[in-house]
Amino acid sequence: MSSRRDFFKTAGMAGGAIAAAAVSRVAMATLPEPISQQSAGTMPPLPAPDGQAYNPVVTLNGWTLPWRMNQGVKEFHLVAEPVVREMAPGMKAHLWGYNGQSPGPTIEVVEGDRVRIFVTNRLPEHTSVHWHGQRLPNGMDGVTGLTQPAIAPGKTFVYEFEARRAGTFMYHPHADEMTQMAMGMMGMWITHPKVKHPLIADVQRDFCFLLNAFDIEPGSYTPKIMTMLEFNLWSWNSRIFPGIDSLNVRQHDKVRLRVGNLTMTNHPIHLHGHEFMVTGTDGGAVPLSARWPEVTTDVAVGQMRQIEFIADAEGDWALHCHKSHHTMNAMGHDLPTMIGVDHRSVAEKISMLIPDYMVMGDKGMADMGEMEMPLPDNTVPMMTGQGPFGGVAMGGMFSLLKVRKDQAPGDYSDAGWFNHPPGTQAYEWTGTLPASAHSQDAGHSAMPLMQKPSTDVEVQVRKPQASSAQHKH
Ligand SMILES: [Cu+2]
Repeated sequence: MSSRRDFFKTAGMAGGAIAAAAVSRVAMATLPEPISQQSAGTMPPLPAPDGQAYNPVVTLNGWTLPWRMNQGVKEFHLVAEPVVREMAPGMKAHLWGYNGQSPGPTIEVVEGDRVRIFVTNRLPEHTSVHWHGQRLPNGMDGVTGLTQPAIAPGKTFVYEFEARRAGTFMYHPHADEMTQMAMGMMGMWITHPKVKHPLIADVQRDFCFLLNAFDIEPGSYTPKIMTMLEFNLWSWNSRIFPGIDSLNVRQHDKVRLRVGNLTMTNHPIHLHGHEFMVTGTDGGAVPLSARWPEVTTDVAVGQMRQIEFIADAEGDWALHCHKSHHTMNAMGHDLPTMIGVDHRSVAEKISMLIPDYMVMGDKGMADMGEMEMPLPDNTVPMMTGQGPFGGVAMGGMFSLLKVRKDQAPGDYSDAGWFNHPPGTQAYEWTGTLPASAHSQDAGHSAMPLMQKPSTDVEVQVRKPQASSAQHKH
Protein backbone atom coordinates (compact mmCIF):
# COMPACT_ATOMS: atom_id res chain seq x y z
CA MET A 1 0.00 0.00 0.00
CA SER A 2 2.89 2.32 0.67
CA SER A 3 3.97 2.32 -2.95
CA ARG A 4 0.83 4.22 -3.85
CA ARG A 5 2.18 7.63 -3.03
CA ASP A 6 5.28 7.03 -5.14
CA PHE A 7 3.10 5.85 -7.90
CA PHE A 8 1.18 9.11 -8.03
CA LYS A 9 4.42 11.01 -8.21
CA THR A 10 5.80 9.04 -11.09
CA ALA A 11 2.99 7.58 -13.13
CA GLY A 12 1.44 10.77 -14.36
CA MET A 13 -1.29 8.66 -15.90
CA ALA A 14 -0.61 6.03 -18.46
CA GLY A 15 -2.93 7.48 -20.96
CA GLY A 16 -4.73 10.35 -19.34
CA ALA A 17 -3.48 12.91 -21.76
CA ILE A 18 -4.23 10.75 -24.73
CA ALA A 19 -7.98 11.34 -24.63
CA ALA A 20 -7.46 15.01 -25.26
CA ALA A 21 -4.44 14.68 -27.54
CA ALA A 22 -4.72 15.47 -31.18
CA VAL A 23 -5.27 12.41 -33.31
CA SER A 24 -3.86 12.45 -36.81
CA ARG A 25 -6.14 12.36 -39.83
CA VAL A 26 -4.78 8.93 -40.78
CA ALA A 27 -5.50 7.59 -37.32
CA MET A 28 -9.00 8.99 -37.44
CA ALA A 29 -9.75 6.85 -40.46
CA THR A 30 -8.77 3.74 -38.56
CA LEU A 31 -9.41 2.36 -35.10
CA PRO A 32 -8.24 4.17 -32.02
CA GLU A 33 -4.84 2.89 -30.95
CA PRO A 34 -5.28 0.42 -28.08
CA ILE A 35 -3.93 1.78 -24.81
CA SER A 36 -2.38 -0.68 -22.41
CA GLN A 37 -1.69 -0.42 -18.70
CA GLN A 38 1.37 -1.99 -17.06
CA SER A 39 0.74 -1.09 -13.42
CA ALA A 40 -1.64 -2.74 -10.96
CA GLY A 41 -1.76 0.44 -8.87
CA THR A 42 -4.74 2.75 -8.51
CA MET A 43 -4.58 5.27 -11.35
CA PRO A 44 -5.63 8.88 -10.84
CA PRO A 45 -9.08 9.69 -12.20
CA LEU A 46 -9.41 10.61 -15.87
CA PRO A 47 -10.55 14.25 -15.82
CA ALA A 48 -13.90 15.08 -17.38
CA PRO A 49 -13.46 16.44 -20.92
CA ASP A 50 -14.21 20.04 -21.83
CA GLY A 51 -17.91 20.66 -21.89
CA GLN A 52 -18.80 17.79 -19.61
CA ALA A 53 -18.92 18.34 -15.85
CA TYR A 54 -18.71 15.35 -13.56
CA ASN A 55 -16.49 14.12 -10.76
CA PRO A 56 -14.60 11.23 -12.35
CA VAL A 57 -14.46 7.82 -10.67
CA VAL A 58 -11.37 6.20 -9.21
CA THR A 59 -11.05 2.49 -9.97
CA LEU A 60 -9.45 0.69 -7.05
CA ASN A 61 -6.18 -0.83 -8.31
CA GLY A 62 -7.38 -0.05 -11.77
CA TRP A 63 -7.70 2.66 -14.38
CA THR A 64 -10.07 4.42 -16.76
CA LEU A 65 -9.80 3.83 -20.49
CA PRO A 66 -8.95 6.94 -22.51
CA TRP A 67 -11.02 7.52 -25.63
CA ARG A 68 -11.04 9.74 -28.65
CA MET A 69 -13.86 11.82 -30.08
CA ASN A 70 -14.59 10.96 -33.70
CA GLN A 71 -17.33 13.11 -35.26
CA GLY A 72 -19.41 13.23 -32.11
CA VAL A 73 -18.81 9.62 -31.10
CA LYS A 74 -16.65 8.57 -28.15
CA GLU A 75 -14.44 5.76 -29.45
CA PHE A 76 -12.78 3.19 -27.21
CA HIS A 77 -10.59 0.22 -28.10
CA LEU A 78 -10.69 -2.84 -25.85
CA VAL A 79 -8.22 -5.65 -26.47
CA ALA A 80 -9.11 -9.02 -24.95
CA GLU A 81 -5.80 -10.73 -24.21
CA PRO A 82 -3.78 -12.85 -21.78
CA VAL A 83 -2.23 -10.66 -19.07
CA VAL A 84 0.05 -11.02 -16.09
CA ARG A 85 -1.66 -9.45 -13.08
CA GLU A 86 0.14 -8.80 -9.83
CA MET A 87 -2.48 -9.81 -7.24
CA ALA A 88 -0.33 -8.64 -4.33
CA PRO A 89 3.38 -7.95 -3.96
CA GLY A 90 5.02 -11.37 -4.30
CA MET A 91 2.25 -12.97 -6.28
CA LYS A 92 1.48 -12.76 -9.97
CA ALA A 93 -1.29 -14.55 -11.81
CA HIS A 94 -1.59 -15.48 -15.46
CA LEU A 95 -5.06 -14.19 -16.26
CA TRP A 96 -7.08 -13.08 -19.22
CA GLY A 97 -8.17 -9.46 -19.28
CA TYR A 98 -8.30 -6.33 -21.36
CA ASN A 99 -5.59 -3.86 -22.35
CA GLY A 100 -2.86 -5.30 -20.18
CA GLN A 101 -4.75 -5.79 -16.93
CA SER A 102 -7.45 -7.85 -15.30
CA PRO A 103 -10.03 -6.54 -14.68
CA GLY A 104 -10.16 -4.41 -17.79
CA PRO A 105 -10.19 -0.61 -17.64
CA THR A 106 -13.26 1.27 -16.47
CA ILE A 107 -15.25 2.89 -19.26
CA GLU A 108 -16.58 6.26 -18.12
CA VAL A 109 -19.08 8.27 -20.17
CA VAL A 110 -22.01 10.66 -19.81
CA GLU A 111 -25.70 9.93 -20.28
CA GLY A 112 -26.61 10.61 -23.91
CA ASP A 113 -23.09 10.01 -25.22
CA ARG A 114 -22.85 8.06 -28.45
CA VAL A 115 -20.25 5.34 -27.72
CA ARG A 116 -18.35 3.12 -30.17
CA ILE A 117 -16.22 0.32 -28.74
CA PHE A 118 -13.82 -1.65 -30.89
CA VAL A 119 -13.11 -5.07 -29.36
CA THR A 120 -10.05 -6.92 -30.64
CA ASN A 121 -9.68 -10.56 -29.66
CA ARG A 122 -6.11 -11.66 -28.89
CA LEU A 123 -7.24 -14.68 -26.87
CA PRO A 124 -6.70 -18.23 -28.10
CA GLU A 125 -10.48 -18.73 -28.31
CA HIS A 126 -13.52 -16.75 -29.42
CA THR A 127 -15.11 -14.12 -27.19
CA SER A 128 -17.72 -11.35 -27.10
CA VAL A 129 -18.54 -8.49 -24.74
CA HIS A 130 -21.86 -8.18 -22.93
CA TRP A 131 -22.64 -4.70 -21.55
CA HIS A 132 -24.31 -5.73 -18.29
CA GLY A 133 -27.26 -3.50 -17.35
CA GLN A 134 -27.22 -1.22 -20.41
CA ARG A 135 -30.21 -0.15 -22.46
CA LEU A 136 -29.10 -0.87 -26.02
CA PRO A 137 -30.22 -2.39 -29.31
CA ASN A 138 -30.55 -6.14 -28.96
CA GLY A 139 -27.81 -6.75 -31.52
CA MET A 140 -25.30 -4.85 -29.36
CA ASP A 141 -25.93 -6.99 -26.26
CA GLY A 142 -22.93 -9.24 -26.89
CA VAL A 143 -24.38 -12.72 -26.41
CA THR A 144 -22.39 -15.08 -28.63
CA GLY A 145 -24.56 -17.07 -30.96
CA LEU A 146 -27.74 -15.27 -29.89
CA THR A 147 -27.20 -11.64 -30.85
CA GLN A 148 -23.93 -11.87 -32.82
CA PRO A 149 -21.41 -14.34 -34.18
CA ALA A 150 -18.47 -14.99 -31.86
CA ILE A 151 -15.44 -12.74 -32.22
CA ALA A 152 -12.87 -15.25 -33.48
CA PRO A 153 -9.23 -14.99 -32.36
CA GLY A 154 -7.54 -12.18 -34.27
CA LYS A 155 -10.81 -10.48 -35.23
CA THR A 156 -12.16 -7.09 -34.19
CA PHE A 157 -15.85 -6.30 -33.67
CA VAL A 158 -17.52 -2.93 -33.25
CA TYR A 159 -20.22 -2.19 -30.70
CA GLU A 160 -22.07 1.10 -30.88
CA PHE A 161 -24.92 2.48 -28.82
CA GLU A 162 -26.06 5.48 -26.83
CA ALA A 163 -25.36 5.48 -23.08
CA ARG A 164 -29.03 5.96 -22.32
CA ARG A 165 -29.18 5.54 -18.57
CA ALA A 166 -26.93 7.05 -15.89
CA GLY A 167 -25.57 4.49 -13.45
CA THR A 168 -23.03 1.76 -12.78
CA PHE A 169 -22.62 -1.13 -15.18
CA MET A 170 -20.25 -4.00 -15.81
CA TYR A 171 -18.91 -5.68 -18.92
CA HIS A 172 -17.83 -9.27 -19.39
CA PRO A 173 -17.74 -11.93 -22.12
CA HIS A 174 -20.86 -13.86 -23.05
CA ALA A 175 -18.79 -16.65 -24.61
CA ASP A 176 -17.32 -19.59 -22.69
CA GLU A 177 -18.10 -17.55 -19.59
CA MET A 178 -17.07 -20.23 -17.15
CA THR A 179 -13.52 -20.08 -18.50
CA GLN A 180 -13.30 -16.43 -19.41
CA MET A 181 -14.71 -15.02 -16.19
CA ALA A 182 -12.75 -17.49 -14.05
CA MET A 183 -9.69 -16.15 -15.91
CA GLY A 184 -10.55 -12.56 -14.96
CA MET A 185 -12.32 -11.05 -17.97
CA MET A 186 -14.51 -8.25 -16.67
CA GLY A 187 -14.62 -4.52 -16.18
CA MET A 188 -16.78 -1.64 -15.01
CA TRP A 189 -18.72 1.02 -16.86
CA ILE A 190 -19.85 4.29 -15.31
CA THR A 191 -22.39 6.56 -16.97
CA HIS A 192 -22.66 9.96 -15.27
CA PRO A 193 -25.94 11.93 -15.46
CA LYS A 194 -25.98 14.64 -18.15
CA VAL A 195 -27.85 17.14 -15.99
CA LYS A 196 -28.48 17.26 -12.26
CA HIS A 197 -30.35 14.06 -11.37
CA PRO A 198 -32.73 14.14 -8.37
CA LEU A 199 -31.52 10.73 -7.15
CA ILE A 200 -27.83 10.95 -8.00
CA ALA A 201 -25.94 13.11 -5.52
CA ASP A 202 -22.82 15.11 -6.22
CA VAL A 203 -19.95 13.47 -4.34
CA GLN A 204 -16.37 14.44 -3.66
CA ARG A 205 -15.01 10.87 -3.94
CA ASP A 206 -16.35 8.20 -6.23
CA PHE A 207 -14.70 4.77 -6.08
CA CYS A 208 -15.55 1.61 -8.01
CA PHE A 209 -14.36 -1.97 -7.95
CA LEU A 210 -15.41 -5.49 -8.88
CA LEU A 211 -15.52 -8.46 -6.56
CA ASN A 212 -13.86 -11.46 -8.18
CA ALA A 213 -12.39 -14.79 -7.11
CA PHE A 214 -9.73 -17.19 -8.32
CA ASP A 215 -8.56 -20.68 -7.54
CA ILE A 216 -4.80 -20.67 -7.92
CA GLU A 217 -2.75 -23.33 -6.17
CA PRO A 218 0.02 -21.79 -4.05
CA GLY A 219 3.13 -21.71 -6.20
CA SER A 220 1.27 -21.83 -9.51
CA TYR A 221 0.08 -19.01 -11.78
CA THR A 222 -3.02 -20.03 -13.69
CA PRO A 223 -6.52 -20.22 -12.16
CA LYS A 224 -8.31 -23.55 -12.10
CA ILE A 225 -11.32 -22.78 -14.23
CA MET A 226 -13.40 -25.80 -13.17
CA THR A 227 -13.75 -24.54 -9.59
CA MET A 228 -17.35 -23.69 -8.75
CA LEU A 229 -17.29 -22.70 -5.06
CA GLU A 230 -14.00 -23.44 -3.32
CA PHE A 231 -11.98 -20.51 -4.56
CA ASN A 232 -8.86 -19.69 -2.55
CA LEU A 233 -8.29 -16.08 -3.58
CA TRP A 234 -11.08 -13.58 -2.91
CA SER A 235 -10.19 -10.34 -4.58
CA TRP A 236 -11.21 -6.79 -5.36
CA ASN A 237 -10.26 -6.00 -8.92
CA SER A 238 -8.02 -9.08 -8.93
CA ARG A 239 -6.03 -7.80 -5.94
CA ILE A 240 -5.86 -9.40 -2.50
CA PHE A 241 -4.97 -7.79 0.83
CA PRO A 242 -2.36 -6.46 1.46
CA GLY A 243 -2.26 -5.66 -2.26
CA ILE A 244 -5.48 -3.63 -2.27
CA ASP A 245 -4.95 0.13 -2.06
CA SER A 246 -6.68 2.12 0.65
CA LEU A 247 -9.53 4.49 -0.19
CA ASN A 248 -8.22 7.89 0.85
CA VAL A 249 -10.70 10.68 1.50
CA ARG A 250 -10.97 14.07 3.16
CA GLN A 251 -13.02 14.33 6.35
CA HIS A 252 -16.65 15.34 5.62
CA ASP A 253 -16.38 14.32 1.97
CA LYS A 254 -19.44 12.70 0.54
CA VAL A 255 -18.17 9.34 -0.69
CA ARG A 256 -19.70 6.91 -3.16
CA LEU A 257 -18.60 3.30 -3.56
CA ARG A 258 -19.79 1.25 -6.52
CA VAL A 259 -19.23 -2.47 -6.00
CA GLY A 260 -20.05 -5.09 -8.62
CA ASN A 261 -19.99 -8.83 -7.98
CA LEU A 262 -18.84 -11.24 -10.70
CA THR A 263 -17.90 -14.14 -8.41
CA MET A 264 -19.91 -17.31 -7.77
CA THR A 265 -21.21 -16.27 -4.32
CA ASN A 266 -22.54 -13.25 -2.44
CA HIS A 267 -20.34 -10.84 -0.49
CA PRO A 268 -21.61 -8.80 2.47
CA ILE A 269 -19.48 -5.67 2.23
CA HIS A 270 -18.97 -4.07 5.63
CA LEU A 271 -17.71 -0.58 6.46
CA HIS A 272 -16.49 0.36 9.92
CA GLY A 273 -17.24 3.62 11.71
CA HIS A 274 -19.95 5.01 9.39
CA GLU A 275 -23.48 4.29 8.26
CA PHE A 276 -24.27 4.38 4.57
CA MET A 277 -27.28 4.33 2.27
CA VAL A 278 -27.65 2.02 -0.70
CA THR A 279 -28.38 4.63 -3.35
CA GLY A 280 -28.29 2.53 -6.48
CA THR A 281 -28.18 -0.91 -8.08
CA ASP A 282 -27.44 -2.04 -11.62
CA GLY A 283 -31.08 -1.18 -12.28
CA GLY A 284 -30.58 2.48 -11.48
CA ALA A 285 -30.91 4.94 -8.62
CA VAL A 286 -32.93 3.82 -5.58
CA PRO A 287 -35.91 6.12 -4.84
CA LEU A 288 -35.34 8.21 -1.69
CA SER A 289 -38.32 6.59 0.03
CA ALA A 290 -36.81 3.11 -0.45
CA ARG A 291 -33.39 3.83 1.08
CA TRP A 292 -32.38 2.70 4.55
CA PRO A 293 -29.20 2.92 6.55
CA GLU A 294 -26.76 0.00 6.67
CA VAL A 295 -23.23 -0.78 7.77
CA THR A 296 -23.12 -3.97 5.67
CA THR A 297 -24.66 -4.50 2.28
CA ASP A 298 -24.85 -7.86 0.60
CA VAL A 299 -23.81 -7.82 -3.03
CA ALA A 300 -25.25 -10.88 -4.74
CA VAL A 301 -23.85 -12.52 -7.85
CA GLY A 302 -24.28 -10.43 -10.98
CA GLN A 303 -25.32 -7.39 -8.92
CA MET A 304 -23.98 -3.94 -8.28
CA ARG A 305 -24.53 -1.97 -5.12
CA GLN A 306 -23.82 1.73 -4.93
CA ILE A 307 -23.45 3.09 -1.40
CA GLU A 308 -23.00 6.65 -0.13
CA PHE A 309 -21.98 8.20 3.15
CA ILE A 310 -20.42 11.28 4.69
CA ALA A 311 -16.91 10.37 5.82
CA ASP A 312 -17.16 12.40 9.01
CA ALA A 313 -15.09 10.18 11.30
CA GLU A 314 -11.32 10.52 11.08
CA GLY A 315 -9.30 7.33 11.20
CA ASP A 316 -8.25 4.15 9.42
CA TRP A 317 -11.51 2.27 9.04
CA ALA A 318 -11.64 -1.33 7.88
CA LEU A 319 -13.68 -2.04 4.76
CA HIS A 320 -14.10 -5.72 4.03
CA CYS A 321 -16.26 -8.66 3.04
CA HIS A 322 -17.87 -10.01 6.19
CA LYS A 323 -17.50 -13.67 5.21
CA SER A 324 -14.47 -14.41 7.34
CA HIS A 325 -13.03 -16.93 4.87
CA HIS A 326 -13.02 -14.18 2.26
CA THR A 327 -10.52 -12.13 4.27
CA MET A 328 -7.92 -14.86 3.93
CA ASN A 329 -5.56 -15.79 1.14
CA ALA A 330 -4.70 -19.16 -0.37
CA MET A 331 -5.15 -21.99 2.11
CA GLY A 332 -6.39 -25.53 2.35
CA HIS A 333 -9.93 -25.81 3.65
CA ASP A 334 -9.74 -29.42 4.75
CA LEU A 335 -7.80 -28.89 7.97
CA PRO A 336 -9.25 -30.06 11.29
CA THR A 337 -9.81 -27.50 14.04
CA MET A 338 -6.90 -27.87 16.49
CA ILE A 339 -7.96 -25.37 19.17
CA GLY A 340 -7.34 -26.87 22.59
CA VAL A 341 -5.45 -29.86 21.22
CA ASP A 342 -1.86 -30.25 22.28
CA HIS A 343 -0.27 -31.84 19.27
CA ARG A 344 3.30 -30.84 20.02
CA SER A 345 4.62 -34.31 20.60
CA VAL A 346 3.04 -35.62 17.42
CA ALA A 347 4.47 -32.67 15.54
CA GLU A 348 7.94 -33.39 16.81
CA LYS A 349 7.73 -36.93 15.49
CA ILE A 350 6.39 -35.81 12.12
CA SER A 351 9.12 -33.19 11.88
CA MET A 352 11.72 -35.94 11.97
CA LEU A 353 10.23 -37.22 8.71
CA ILE A 354 9.07 -33.92 7.17
CA PRO A 355 11.39 -31.07 8.18
CA ASP A 356 9.00 -28.25 7.17
CA TYR A 357 6.00 -29.70 8.99
CA MET A 358 4.08 -26.94 10.71
CA VAL A 359 2.02 -27.14 13.87
CA MET A 360 -1.14 -25.29 13.03
CA GLY A 361 -3.35 -23.26 15.24
CA ASP A 362 -3.62 -24.93 18.65
CA LYS A 363 -4.75 -21.56 20.04
CA GLY A 364 -6.71 -20.43 16.98
CA MET A 365 -5.34 -19.41 13.62
CA ALA A 366 -4.08 -15.88 14.35
CA ASP A 367 -0.57 -17.24 14.82
CA MET A 368 -0.60 -18.04 11.14
CA GLY A 369 -0.35 -14.33 10.35
CA GLU A 370 3.02 -14.02 12.02
CA MET A 371 4.35 -17.48 11.41
CA GLU A 372 7.62 -17.74 9.55
CA MET A 373 6.47 -20.61 7.45
CA PRO A 374 8.18 -21.72 4.27
CA LEU A 375 6.01 -20.60 1.35
CA PRO A 376 6.31 -21.79 -2.20
CA ASP A 377 7.29 -19.15 -4.76
CA ASN A 378 4.51 -16.94 -6.04
CA THR A 379 2.03 -16.95 -3.22
CA VAL A 380 1.21 -14.78 -0.24
CA PRO A 381 0.58 -15.79 3.37
CA MET A 382 -2.94 -16.85 4.26
CA MET A 383 -3.27 -14.05 6.81
CA THR A 384 -0.92 -11.12 6.76
CA GLY A 385 -0.53 -7.34 6.82
CA GLN A 386 1.36 -5.26 9.33
CA GLY A 387 -0.58 -2.44 11.00
CA PRO A 388 0.85 0.24 13.27
CA PHE A 389 0.13 -1.93 16.32
CA GLY A 390 1.05 -5.37 15.00
CA GLY A 391 -0.17 -8.04 12.62
CA VAL A 392 -3.60 -7.47 11.10
CA ALA A 393 -3.84 -11.16 10.11
CA MET A 394 -6.06 -10.53 7.10
CA GLY A 395 -6.10 -11.37 3.42
CA GLY A 396 -8.43 -11.36 0.45
CA MET A 397 -11.27 -8.84 0.38
CA PHE A 398 -9.97 -6.32 2.90
CA SER A 399 -8.94 -2.70 2.62
CA LEU A 400 -9.10 0.58 4.51
CA LEU A 401 -11.08 3.77 4.28
CA LYS A 402 -8.62 6.45 5.41
CA VAL A 403 -10.41 9.61 6.51
CA ARG A 404 -8.15 12.60 7.12
CA LYS A 405 -8.82 16.23 8.03
CA ASP A 406 -5.96 17.47 5.92
CA GLN A 407 -6.40 15.28 2.82
CA ALA A 408 -6.51 17.85 0.03
CA PRO A 409 -9.52 17.85 -2.29
CA GLY A 410 -8.76 15.63 -5.26
CA ASP A 411 -5.73 14.09 -3.55
CA TYR A 412 -6.02 10.30 -3.52
CA SER A 413 -2.61 9.54 -2.05
CA ASP A 414 -2.13 7.50 1.10
CA ALA A 415 -1.45 9.67 4.16
CA GLY A 416 0.03 6.84 6.24
CA TRP A 417 -1.34 5.55 9.54
CA PHE A 418 -3.85 7.46 11.61
CA ASN A 419 -2.50 9.37 14.60
CA HIS A 420 -5.01 8.68 17.39
CA PRO A 421 -5.77 11.66 19.63
CA PRO A 422 -4.87 10.99 23.29
CA GLY A 423 -7.60 9.19 25.18
CA THR A 424 -9.35 7.80 22.10
CA GLN A 425 -7.80 4.37 21.87
CA ALA A 426 -8.40 1.03 23.59
CA TYR A 427 -5.74 0.28 26.20
CA GLU A 428 -4.67 -2.49 28.50
CA TRP A 429 -6.22 -2.65 31.98
CA THR A 430 -3.42 -3.17 34.48
CA GLY A 431 -5.41 -3.00 37.76
CA THR A 432 -6.72 -5.99 39.68
CA LEU A 433 -9.53 -8.11 38.27
CA PRO A 434 -12.54 -9.14 40.36
CA ALA A 435 -13.03 -12.89 40.80
CA SER A 436 -15.51 -14.06 38.22
CA ALA A 437 -18.80 -15.39 39.53
CA HIS A 438 -19.42 -18.69 37.78
CA SER A 439 -23.00 -19.61 37.24
CA GLN A 440 -23.87 -23.16 38.28
CA ASP A 441 -26.90 -23.08 36.04
CA ALA A 442 -26.40 -24.95 32.81
CA GLY A 443 -29.22 -23.04 31.18
CA HIS A 444 -32.93 -23.51 30.89
CA SER A 445 -34.68 -25.75 28.48
CA ALA A 446 -38.25 -26.49 27.65
CA MET A 447 -37.45 -30.12 28.26
CA PRO A 448 -35.10 -31.77 30.73
CA LEU A 449 -31.76 -32.87 29.29
CA MET A 450 -31.34 -36.55 28.64
CA GLN A 451 -28.98 -38.08 31.13
CA LYS A 452 -26.20 -39.74 29.20
CA PRO A 453 -24.52 -42.74 30.80
CA SER A 454 -21.07 -41.61 31.91
CA THR A 455 -18.17 -43.22 30.12
CA ASP A 456 -14.53 -42.86 31.01
CA VAL A 457 -12.82 -40.83 28.33
CA GLU A 458 -9.33 -39.57 28.74
CA VAL A 459 -8.65 -36.27 26.99
CA GLN A 460 -5.48 -34.26 26.88
CA VAL A 461 -6.41 -30.59 27.09
CA ARG A 462 -4.11 -27.66 26.93
CA LYS A 463 -5.64 -24.35 27.94
CA PRO A 464 -4.90 -21.63 25.38
CA GLN A 465 -3.39 -19.10 27.81
CA ALA A 466 -1.41 -21.46 30.02
CA SER A 467 0.91 -23.41 27.80
CA SER A 468 2.44 -25.46 30.62
CA ALA A 469 -0.79 -26.50 32.32
CA GLN A 470 -1.97 -29.94 31.35
CA HIS A 471 -5.00 -31.40 33.01
CA LYS A 472 -6.11 -34.97 33.05
CA HIS A 473 -9.83 -35.61 33.44
CU1 LIG B 1 -16.99 -12.33 0.41
